[in-house]
Amino acid sequence: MSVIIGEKEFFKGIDQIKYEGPESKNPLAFRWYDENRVVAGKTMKEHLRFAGAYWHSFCGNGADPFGEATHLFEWDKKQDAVERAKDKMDAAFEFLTKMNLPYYCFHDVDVVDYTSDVVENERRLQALVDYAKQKQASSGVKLLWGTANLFSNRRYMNGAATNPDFHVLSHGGAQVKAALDATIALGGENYVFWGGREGYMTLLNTDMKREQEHLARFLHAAKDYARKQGFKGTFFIEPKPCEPSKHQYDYDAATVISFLRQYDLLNDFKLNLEVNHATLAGHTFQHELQVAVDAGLLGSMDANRGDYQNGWDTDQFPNNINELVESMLIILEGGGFKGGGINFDAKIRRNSTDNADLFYAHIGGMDTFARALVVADNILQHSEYKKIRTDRYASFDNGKGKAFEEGKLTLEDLRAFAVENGEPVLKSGRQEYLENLINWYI
Ligand code: XUL
Ligand code: CO
Repeated sequence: MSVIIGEKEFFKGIDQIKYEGPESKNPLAFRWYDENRVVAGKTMKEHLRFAGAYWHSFCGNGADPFGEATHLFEWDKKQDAVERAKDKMDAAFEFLTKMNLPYYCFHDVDVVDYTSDVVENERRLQALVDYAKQKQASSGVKLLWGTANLFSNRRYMNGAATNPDFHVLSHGGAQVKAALDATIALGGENYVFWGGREGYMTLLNTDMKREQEHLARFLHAAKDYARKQGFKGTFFIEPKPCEPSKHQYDYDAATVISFLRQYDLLNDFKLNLEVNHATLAGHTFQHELQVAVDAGLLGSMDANRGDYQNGWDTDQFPNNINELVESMLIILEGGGFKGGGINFDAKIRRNSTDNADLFYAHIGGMDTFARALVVADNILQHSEYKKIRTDRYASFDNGKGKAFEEGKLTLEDLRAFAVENGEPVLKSGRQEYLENLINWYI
């Protein structure tokens, strides 16, 4: 991938990040992510399909509820919205190509500022789609997914597709239509729905059943429109239990799967799982991955991590090798992502204000995933990991256990077996042994 610099270089003094190996002392180099290295039959680039997130890296300015912006972007200066957005896109493609990120993801309003005028917004987005087309063509960077932000504008304070006011819902529809048009025009491989305000603040004023039916109708309408326009990619729902809403309908993987099944959306939709959303739901990320894999619905993931000491979505960059090895075990055994990849839905801290900080953050994340991939593959190929789990269920492989699995035993049959065989011997789950096994391979 060649570095693409626009009118002006925004990340001066930083060249393209290269693989230098685990012994390198260069903080601006990869130690593990070697895009052409083959692991388990595919290159790292093909397995991991890394994407940069427009919103955190080029829009999020470090402001928090207690303080103003600390990331003062050079690309955010011009008066005219479309010209300003082009500068931002120059910065984005400079960063993506310097980082060797094969993909990117955006919300409509990340790309260009929106007004309250639907037609003007469509014009602005179209101008940036034309610009992005050139940037993609000259760099080779591709769009992993597009989405519409249906949560920031004040009109969405009571939800978008689940808003009690149909007029608001219609604006959500207009935005999704334009975002789908943009995604399709840019060859986007998937389209995401994350419903930050699709839920409630209090049940006292909420008809939950009606709102969920509206959400399903809205998703069907979006899917039907995109298919009519020739979109072949996958739609993803991104589960999150709460924040900004008190309760979100897409609570976790299991909830979303049952929603998709209930409303006949399983043919077109899969899941985009996010690490920090899993922990907010009271699950490990591994749990969410396993639920999705078991349903054949692991589409994509948003990479980040939470903070052990607080309970909100801190979106920090991933760096926990143990957690990612356990995750990669599930992803590899599950056959990888169905259409998606690993999107860095993560932000550098408010007080990380050097130009290089965004690079360090992504290098750390990409290296940790690459290392986790290698370790997980070694565990699967060379250790007893799989055998230990398979052996635990050996009693169902033949005899009465097998007959039970095949649905051939009654409750009376179970009783008869228990009487005949007396008290079972205790069999260890070997948890500590398995935890050590992961560490041996790291
Ligand atoms: C918010 C979040 C979103 C989605 C896209 O928690 O994860 O950025 O990924 O709307
Ligand atoms: Co996300």
